[in-house]
Parts: sequence; C-alpha cells; structure tokens
Amino acid sequence: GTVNDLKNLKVELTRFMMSYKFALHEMNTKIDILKQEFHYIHEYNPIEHVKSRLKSPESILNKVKKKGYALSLPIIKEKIRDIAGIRITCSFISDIYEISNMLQRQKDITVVACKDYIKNPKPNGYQSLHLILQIPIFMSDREELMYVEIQIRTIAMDFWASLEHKIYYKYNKEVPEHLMAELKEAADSATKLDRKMEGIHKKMAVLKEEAQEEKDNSLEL
Ligand code: 0O2
Repeated sequence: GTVNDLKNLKVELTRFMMSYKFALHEMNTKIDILKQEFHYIHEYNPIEHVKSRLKSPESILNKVKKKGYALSLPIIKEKIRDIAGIRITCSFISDIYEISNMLQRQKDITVVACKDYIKNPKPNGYQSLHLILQIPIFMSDREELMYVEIQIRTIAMDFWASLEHKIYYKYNKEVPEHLMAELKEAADSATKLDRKMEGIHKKMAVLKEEAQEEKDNSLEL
C-alpha cells in the first residue's frame, strides 16, 4: 500500500543522496592531496579555501521542474549534474588552470564538460572555471559512477559572484539595466585586480629564483 511505497521511496532517496555524499568525500580527498602536494612543490598554498555542498532535495526538485525532466531517480541522476558541488577558491588565475589540469589528468576521473567562464565571461561579468567530472565510488556490492561539479575561481571572482548572487536574489532576480552595467564594471575591476596580483606573483617568483641562483653560485666558489 501507500505506506510501503513511501517507506521504499525514503530508502531509495536516502541511498541516492548517500552516493553523492560519498562522491563529495572522494573528491574532497583528491583536492586535499593536491593542495598538500602543491604546497610542498611550490612552497605556497594555491588553494585559499574549498567549500562543498549537496544540493537539497528541494532545489533538486525545483531544477527538475524548471528543466521539464521526468520525476525519476535514474533521470535525475543523469540530467542534474551538480547535486554534488565543490567550489575551490584559488590565490591566482594560473592556479585555477593548474588545479584543473591536475584533476583532469587523474585516471579515475572522466571529464564530462569544461566551461571556461574566465576566457569567456557570462554577459553579466560572471567568471569561474566549471568542470563536470565523473568519478567512481565503491560500495559493498556495487560501483557507481557519480557526477560532481567543480567550480574553480580566484578570491576576486568569488567575491564578485557572492555579492552578485546576493543582489540578484535580494531584488527578486530583476536588477535594472544601469545597475547590471555597474555589476559588469565591478567584474572588470575584479579582473584587473586578479591580473595585477598575478603579475606581482610572477615577478616575485623570478626574483626568488635569481636570489637562489646567486646563493648557489656563491656556494660553488
Ligand atoms: P547553486 O545554488 O550555486 O547551485 P545549469 O547548471 O544546468 O542550471 P548551466 O548554465 O549549465 O546551467 O550551468 P553553469 O552556468 O555552468 O553553472 C551554474 C552554477 O554556476 C550556478 O549554480 C552558480 O553556482 C554558478 N553561476 C553561474 N552563473 C552565475 C552568475 O551569473 N552569478 C553567480 N553568482 N553564480 C553563477 P546554481 O544552480 O544557479 O546555484
């Protein structure tokens, strides 16, 4: 009867969401390993912070409705690819691509899609590198391939996106055109800041290398 149907649905849903929790866990471990190793090699930390989230059942259902998909778990699993989401905030633009390449090279990761909103920002000014990856998770009696969405951005891009998101929702997604233009200007300022910091970072790296060479040379004498 209905009670049993509901019970089954609950068991199925819990199992469904659990797989995404495992996928997040797996990806977070991969990112943490890269972070520690990168720190060791380059003597600085390219990752400022990592935040992960599971899409709530409510917002999964909203998206299913909005996109007009059928209400079935296999279809949701195939079509909604950002149920498990991780946002990596990096120090410099070059770190974004290095982290992305390091992830893409891993044998158990399949790159399903890569959207570069840094090279091609959205019209409103939004910038980030988006990857849809697929990773296997291993359970007691089966292996499942799970989609995980990774958003990689700098602190400046994250700053802009967080505040734009707040403004967008605070004004019920209806931001007047002249303010849209100002948001775009703010995004351009963020880009300028990112490029400036990247430039300083690169020049410092050169200075450090030169100092090291001098030190090595003086030791040889
Ligand atoms: P939340 O709460 O972050 O999950 P789709 O994902 O299918 O709806 P699309 O265009 O394929 O659409 O996805 P896209 O644009 O590659 O990535 C969507 C996610 O990127 C959003 O998730 C946001 O997190 C982020 N994003 C994209 N555009 C903007 C933007 O203009 N401003 C801000 N602040 N964030 C953006 P959700 O599902 O919208 O929300």
